[in-house]
Amino acid sequence: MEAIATDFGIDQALKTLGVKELNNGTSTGSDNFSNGEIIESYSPVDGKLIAKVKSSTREDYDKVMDAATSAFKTWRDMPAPQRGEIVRQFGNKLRELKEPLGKLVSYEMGKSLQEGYGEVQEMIDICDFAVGLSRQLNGLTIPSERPGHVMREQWHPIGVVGIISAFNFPVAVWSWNTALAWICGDVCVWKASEKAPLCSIACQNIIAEVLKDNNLPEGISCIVNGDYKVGEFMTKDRRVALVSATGSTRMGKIVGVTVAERFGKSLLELGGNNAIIITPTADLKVVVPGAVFGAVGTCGQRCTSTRRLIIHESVYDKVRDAIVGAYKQIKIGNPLDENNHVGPLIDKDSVNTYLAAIEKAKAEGGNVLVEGGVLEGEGFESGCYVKPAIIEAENHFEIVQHETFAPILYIMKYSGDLENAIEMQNGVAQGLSSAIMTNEMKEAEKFLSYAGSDCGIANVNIGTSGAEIGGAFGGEKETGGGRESGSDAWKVYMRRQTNTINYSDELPLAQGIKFDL
Ligand code: UN1
Repeated sequence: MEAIATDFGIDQALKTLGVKELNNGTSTGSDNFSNGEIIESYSPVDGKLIAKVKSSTREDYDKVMDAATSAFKTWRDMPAPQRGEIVRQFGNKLRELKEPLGKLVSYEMGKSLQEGYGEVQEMIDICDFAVGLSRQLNGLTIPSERPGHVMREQWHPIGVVGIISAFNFPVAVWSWNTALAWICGDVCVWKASEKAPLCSIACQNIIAEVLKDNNLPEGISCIVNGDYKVGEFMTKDRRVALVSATGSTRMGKIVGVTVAERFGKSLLELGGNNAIIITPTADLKVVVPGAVFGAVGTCGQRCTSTRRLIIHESVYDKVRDAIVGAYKQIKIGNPLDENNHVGPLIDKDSVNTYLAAIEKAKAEGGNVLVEGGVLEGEGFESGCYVKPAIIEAENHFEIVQHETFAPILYIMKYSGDLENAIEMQNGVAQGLSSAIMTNEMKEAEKFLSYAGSDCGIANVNIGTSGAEIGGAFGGEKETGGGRESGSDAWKVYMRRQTNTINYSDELPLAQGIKFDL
């Protein structure tokens, strides 16, 4: 069949975004520096080769870094609110291009079209947030202990921000970083996932046009293409002041250590093993959609995906049956067709990891409640469509302790007090997102207290995924400790400077030290 693509307007979307021609290894925008091996991008939707993109060689990378470091000098001179104006224009372009970009995200990555649009909406939202913030990069004034003195704190741009992003959020996570970094006065070099290179080139085209319209150097936003080797150029490079990396814990450990070795800064947003605690007073109307969307949304490939349900024994059967029942309604298929809830996994390696995880869970004693498996036949030719599975398991199973990027939901019982559920929820190495379903105020507050969830995100009567950009996003423990997007996450993109100013005619020393000459 000739391109599902044409059926859902993908061809048109690719043309509008200026990436249609990338099927022969050409590149566009600031990416025209690339001269390395060809990366092929296959859509998990229909298995088609949709682009060939050249990866960056060491020389290409150095040219990009030269462009970025020289653009930084121009960009940091611009007042922050004026930088905000550029981000505002970028956000407006995204509003215009929400449909084609959302479609490309869905087609290249495989998430549902609604989620593809949602991702672009997150980009628009973070631009709005950053525009406002561009007038609020406020420092403190601090009382000095000395007469005629004042202390203050200022925030300055840090320089080049390297962004390493994952395939699962191929556009939004980049924008969380760039929108903030740009208003802070930094320039960005982006290494997107080699599994979604077209999305990054499309984004680069959009910002490159905004920069051109404003006679600004394109080096303010750069991309480099390739696998971990290109990422390594960045992590080892002293010119990259901050490396913001999203991906697996395994990758994050390498990035964190390499960047720390040269005393660079890193922002790590790594794996999650997110649980929902379901208490006796939980409302099923909230529990079922929250848990099901959390577990199967994006085909279980969000770092915030719900992996575990910890259900009180008194409501266990009722909740289990409701969730198993809801799984029967899930439609799996082409994510561009809005009737489907769940699209494919990113590639066949992911399918194999998913299958192996189910086998491992069974071998450890798990009881399969909803069978998994790979879908075959018409519409499933890519081989990447799988059935969301539910397995009754124990928290201590090795496979349960591990993040599998696939729609496998482990359900388990707790008995007695909430403390027991919290202990299970916290009893994993990761610490990204968590939730409690309860109508009991004391339980909710206990869960949110210092003795409650140990995660960066803790929700009440909401699932674990779908965080808004206004809050700081990220997690503790093996999730890496970084915070992106809202709240005061902007501070990591700047360097703090403490100033002490003496406006008296004397030179009193701090701590009352006498030093008379
Ligand atoms: C991710 O999975 O890397 O909370 C990001 C969410 C989204 C972001 C997830 N806003 O699910």
